[in-house]
Amino acid sequence: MGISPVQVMLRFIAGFLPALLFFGAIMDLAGTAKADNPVIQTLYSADPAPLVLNNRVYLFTGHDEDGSKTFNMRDWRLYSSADMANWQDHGVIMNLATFSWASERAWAGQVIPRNGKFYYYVPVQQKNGAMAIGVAVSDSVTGPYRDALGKPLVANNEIDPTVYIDDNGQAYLYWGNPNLWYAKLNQDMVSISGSPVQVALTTAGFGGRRSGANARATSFEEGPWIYKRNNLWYLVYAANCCSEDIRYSTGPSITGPWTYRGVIMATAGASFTNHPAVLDFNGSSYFFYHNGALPGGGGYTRSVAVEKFNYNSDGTIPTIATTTSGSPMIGTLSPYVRQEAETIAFSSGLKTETCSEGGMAVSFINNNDYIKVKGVAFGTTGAKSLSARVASAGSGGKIEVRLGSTTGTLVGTCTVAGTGSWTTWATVTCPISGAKGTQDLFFRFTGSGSDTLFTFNWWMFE
Ligand code: FUB
Repeated sequence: MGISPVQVMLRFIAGFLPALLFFGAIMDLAGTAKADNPVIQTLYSADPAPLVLNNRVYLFTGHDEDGSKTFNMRDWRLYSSADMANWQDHGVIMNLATFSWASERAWAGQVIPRNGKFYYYVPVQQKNGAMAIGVAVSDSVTGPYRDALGKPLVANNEIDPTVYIDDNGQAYLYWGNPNLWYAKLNQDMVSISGSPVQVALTTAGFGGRRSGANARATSFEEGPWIYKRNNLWYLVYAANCCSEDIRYSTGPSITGPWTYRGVIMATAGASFTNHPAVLDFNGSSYFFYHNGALPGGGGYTRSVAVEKFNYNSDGTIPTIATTTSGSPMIGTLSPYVRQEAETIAFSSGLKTETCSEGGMAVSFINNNDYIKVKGVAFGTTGAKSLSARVASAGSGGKIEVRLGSTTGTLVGTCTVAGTGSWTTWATVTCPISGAKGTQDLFFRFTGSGSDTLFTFNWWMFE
């Protein structure tokens, strides 16, 4: 399948603007990339909901459309990582059309595995204008997810579900804004047992409202995230508004009673929401949130970020600062097995799209765009060549292979010729010299054409 002139123009516009925006913001004069947070740079992302499965973190997110002036959200996205630094893009795993009864607002959800299936609880706006919680189900963590009910699971005009299965096997769904609710889920995970319970929002349980925030009884605002650690239940939530900060409460059971424990993270930069999630992975604890830290970022163009933290010895959570460095990498990444091009620690200018060969590919690549892959273990002998899977309906370009930064040591250059269409793929190979040890690898893309140079499916060193 080829690409129309209109698509070509759209590729140009979409590829060119972000390149300009990103370039100035994240590069210093020496060309050194500064940041690995936010963890997704190919689009604006929000409402993180991570899940550990088979030694990988699966990070479900919402998606703020470029240039949004409201919570203009139409689909949910998935990313995964084994090392907390390089994130593989799995694309759109569910959208508003999944729920025939929904009109808009693909807002903050959470996935939980049970019975060999994955259940995805999300708030959406119904066609009658009221918010409701839907549940979708999939046989695979990466989808496709389908509406489990054909109607809302709960419809009380409140949002932001979080889900957890207690030690006795009883699953609970919490949600709410402006109130806080919970309900028991039946074993099937797609029906409620009994009636939802409204949690009493007391200052002892949820703290007093910050002065200047909108008028409510306690600090609780939205985005609850529930989990258990060392016999203590934690309810972390976005507090106050607006701007929000992130606070938490603890309790002796999944239904409380809750005791207010304080602030975890102050208002995070340019975004007035910040939506928390907490995860233990590989022996460490991680705090996910969103901010407005990408160029063009703000309250409706947010980005998911993550910080590593340690609980205090008494189980309390320390105050966590936002960083641009993000969490340290776990282990290294092998260059000698096929790596998806959409596995990215940081990038500039480019986008991703569904690949005609399956999975995702890096797309909208323009002159000077780049991908950073962190902690690539070339070993003592080093790499001798690079193979890259590419396609181009245009005249192609070059892949500069650099170490340490976009202007770091050039260890090889692969030339990409036109392949005749965006779905005609070719594997190009070029010699590599001097790639040894463990390095941050940069693919810097160059080309003279003003259109998208090429798309990039995967790479592997030999
Ligand atoms: O992303 C839309 C809404 O903004 C979410 O549902 C809230 O948690 C806030 O992040």
